[in-house]
Amino acid sequence: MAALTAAKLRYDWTVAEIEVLLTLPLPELIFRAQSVHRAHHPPDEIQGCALLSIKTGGCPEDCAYCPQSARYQTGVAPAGLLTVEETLQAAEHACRQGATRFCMGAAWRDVPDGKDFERVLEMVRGVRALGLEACCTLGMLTDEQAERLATADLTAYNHNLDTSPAFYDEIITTRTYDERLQTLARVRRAGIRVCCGGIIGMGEGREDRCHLLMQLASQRPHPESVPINLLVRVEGTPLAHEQPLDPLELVRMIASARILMPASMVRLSAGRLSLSDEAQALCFIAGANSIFMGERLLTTPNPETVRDQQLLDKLGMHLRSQAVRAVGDASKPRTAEVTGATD
Ligand code: SAM
Ligand code: DTB
Ligand code: SF4
Repeated sequence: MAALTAAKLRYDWTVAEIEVLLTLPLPELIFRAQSVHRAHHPPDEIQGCALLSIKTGGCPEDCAYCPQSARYQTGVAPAGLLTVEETLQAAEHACRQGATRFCMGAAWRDVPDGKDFERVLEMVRGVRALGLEACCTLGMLTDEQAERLATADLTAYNHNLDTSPAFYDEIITTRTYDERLQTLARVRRAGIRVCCGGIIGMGEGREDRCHLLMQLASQRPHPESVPINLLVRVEGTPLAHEQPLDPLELVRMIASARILMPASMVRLSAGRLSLSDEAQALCFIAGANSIFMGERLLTTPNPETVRDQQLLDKLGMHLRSQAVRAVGDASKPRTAEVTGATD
């Protein structure tokens, strides 16, 4: 690892401190973020993840950004749960494209018990058997379901806080911020790593972004994985005509997340199609060390893999390799999160 001293992990960041960071002169903010990044992660390496929507559309929730809510006319055709074979084929394809993590998303409010859940468990076991990290995002879940996912060797569970507590009510009314925090606590108790982040560009202000970052950074341990999504504006959703956000705000958000959660993977997630190569490069310099690969996120388009490969080549960066995957992968929270050590 780099010679720089690893930052001590902190869980007591105040909103005022975070606001100072987020609004620093950009060169200073990026310098600090890159310094933290180098002390904890290989600076030229990006982890490739792939996403698959295993159950699409028809969701009863009203998340204003989401093309999969049954409340909006977005043209997304609802589809039942994929088969294990279909899912594992997609996982094998993702592996061949260079991904080391496979994320399965279902448009559920909460995880149903019964044959569908049994099938998801089988998918998780199958993805792990391919040597990939497995992540699921299935909505809210019970303690027992979390424990069963842990037993199936699920690497991480994704459940985003999305935005600040204050702005949240403008975006979702069908479940509370507190319910989201409870779901995250359940995942953690079951010994599954937490993937938790948010979306920017939904009309929130910098203050809301600071509050979201504070919520994330005050979790102990920090979420091991922090996806930062730039809103993909989908026709038919209430946020379809939201003002596009300046990409430099995304760079600031990523840099701040990197400084606040030094050991975590910070994932440049949805929204890359609306970013230039230069903006993506700045996101990597600011400490993002993962992207979603493949032409589709869950229901919306994403850059083609060849384009991503060209971009990384141009930047002299590379995808995390299989060899690193073999040693760097673990299904339990890292002790590093508690000790401040790095892997
Ligand atoms: N239903 C589950 C849930 O809400 O937890 C899982 C699937 S949901 C689509 C996963 C995450 O994708 C959301 O929490 C949200 O942060 C992100 N997302 C959904 N639509 C998006 C959009 N249009 N732009 C950016 N991110 C989006
Ligand atoms: C996350 O934070 N972003 C990914 C993943 N977690 C599941 C999902 C992005 C979805 C973008 C909208 C879509 O393609 O439907
Ligand atoms: Fe449903 Fe998840 Fe979309 Fe919300 S984000 S509408 S819960 S699929």
